[in-house]
Amino acid sequence: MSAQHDFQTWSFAIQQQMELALGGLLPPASQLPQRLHEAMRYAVLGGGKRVRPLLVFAAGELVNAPVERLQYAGSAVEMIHAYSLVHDDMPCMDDDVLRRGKPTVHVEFDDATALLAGDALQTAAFEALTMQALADEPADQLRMVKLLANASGAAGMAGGQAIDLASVGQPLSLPELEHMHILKTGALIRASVLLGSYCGEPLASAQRDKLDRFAKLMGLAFQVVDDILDVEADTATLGKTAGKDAAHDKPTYVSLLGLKEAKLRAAELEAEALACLDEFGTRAARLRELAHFIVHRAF
Ligand code: GRG
Repeated sequence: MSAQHDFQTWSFAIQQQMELALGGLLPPASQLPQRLHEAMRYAVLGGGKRVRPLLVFAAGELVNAPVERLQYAGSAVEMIHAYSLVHDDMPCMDDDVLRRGKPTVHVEFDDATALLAGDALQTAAFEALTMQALADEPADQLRMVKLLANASGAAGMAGGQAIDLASVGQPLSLPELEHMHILKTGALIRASVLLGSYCGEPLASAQRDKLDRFAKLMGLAFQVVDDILDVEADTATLGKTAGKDAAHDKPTYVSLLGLKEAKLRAAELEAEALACLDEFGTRAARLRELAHFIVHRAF
C-alpha cells in the first residue's frame, strides 16, 4: 500500500469513528427542544475534514493513547470548532450563507437558534471531557479542560476573532496578522495536538516543548494555506483580484506577502515544524503525514 493510500485509509477510518463518537455525545432529542437539537446535529455531523480530531489521534500515537480517550478529546475540540464556525458565519460576524457546501446554521434555522446551538456546542465540548475514560486520569483531565478553555477563550480563539473583527478597515502588519491567526485559528490546532498527547503516557518536558512548537507552527501553516486556497479558489472560479478577503477587505498572508512568498512561508513553516518531530522517530509518522496534508491540501 502506498504511503498516500495508507494515510487516506487511516484518516477515513478516523473520520468515520468521529462521526459516530460525535453523534453519540450530542444530547439526545428527548432531552432538547427539537429545533435546537436539529441545529446542533446539523452544525456538527456530516461534513468537515476533521483536521483537529485527526491531530488528536496522530499525537495520541506518540504516547500509545487509548482510542476511547482520543475520541472524547477529538470530539471536544471538534465541537468547539463547530461552534466557532456557527457563530463566525452569523450576520454580526462574517455573515456567510454557505458552510461545508450547505446553508449556514442561521440561514437553515434562524439567528437565535444558531446562537444557542453554538453556545450549547461549546458546553457540550467540555462535557465530553468529563467522560469516564478521561476521568480515570484526573490530573491529565484537568490539564485538558484548562488547555481547551484557554485555547478557545479570550486568550485564544475568541480573542483572535475579536482582533480580526477590529481589523476591518484598519490593515494589520504581518506580525499583527500572525499574532491574530496564532490566536484565532492556531490556538485550537495547537490544543488538538496537546490534547492527544495528554491522552496517553507522559512525555518528557523537552519532548512536550518540541511537540508544542510543532503544534504552534502547524497552526500558523494551516492559516497561511487557508489564505492561499481562498485566493486560488476565487481566481479559479470568479477571476477575482487576489489577496483580500472579498467580503470584508481584511488583510491576508497573500495580500501582505504576495502569493509566491505566502507559499514559501507555508513551506518554511512545514519544514520547521517537521524538524521538531525528528526525535520522535517513527512514532510521529502520522503527525508528519498530517503536516504534509495540511500544507499541501487542495481546495
Ligand atoms: C466565533 C469565537 C468565534 C471564533 C471564530 C475559527 C474562527 C473563529 C472562525 C472561522 C473563520 C474561518 C473560516 C477561518 C479560516 C480558517 C478556518 C478555521 C477554516 C475552517 O476550518 P476547516 O478548514 O473547516 O478545518 P472544516 O469544515 O474542514 O472543519
